[in-house]
Amino acid sequence: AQDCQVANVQVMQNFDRSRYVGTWYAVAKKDPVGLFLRDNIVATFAIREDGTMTASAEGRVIILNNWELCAKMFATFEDTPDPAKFKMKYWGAATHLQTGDDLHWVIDTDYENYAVHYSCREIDYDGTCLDGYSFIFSRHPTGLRAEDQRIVTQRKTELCLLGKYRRVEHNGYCQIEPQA
Ligand code: AZE
Repeated sequence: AQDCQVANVQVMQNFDRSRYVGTWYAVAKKDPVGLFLRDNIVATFAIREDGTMTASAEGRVIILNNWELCAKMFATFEDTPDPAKFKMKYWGAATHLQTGDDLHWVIDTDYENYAVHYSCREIDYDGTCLDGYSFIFSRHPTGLRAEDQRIVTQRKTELCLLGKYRRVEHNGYCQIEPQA
């Protein structure tokens, strides 16, 4: 379906969270309105003993007056009837970081190389997404393999977001704590 209706967005069939755990590097992103992660974005998913999915994420943000820092974020995921659709509660390790409640949909993944994530925050009266964000994740910090690029482009098109993504740079900024 490519009618751009949020209600018709196809998500990953038979999503298996146990194969999704571990580290994912954001290689591209479509930004929402307002403050957001800039670059060096790495997310790590885990499963608790009770089966719930959790994640931590890090990325460079610029808050207030050009204050640049690495945001350490945490998230817990609430299940829904669709195994690929979650509600994500997230908060920052530091109090000045963002907290929120977002949808978290896994659109497609092969678990070993690529993943396409989507989150619509606000649905317009015509059923399309008014404000949302999306990440293209790779298991490799160097980017996607050529063969995965094709699939990812297809998914971006289906999400009506083709051409709206920006590359996410990884230059080690959030690996070494920057000097004061
Ligand atoms: C996501 C997946 C893994 C867990 C989390 C994610 C999202 C994080 C944000 C963070 C925003 C921070 C800001 C700080 C000033 C989707 C990568 C938590 C949206 C804006």
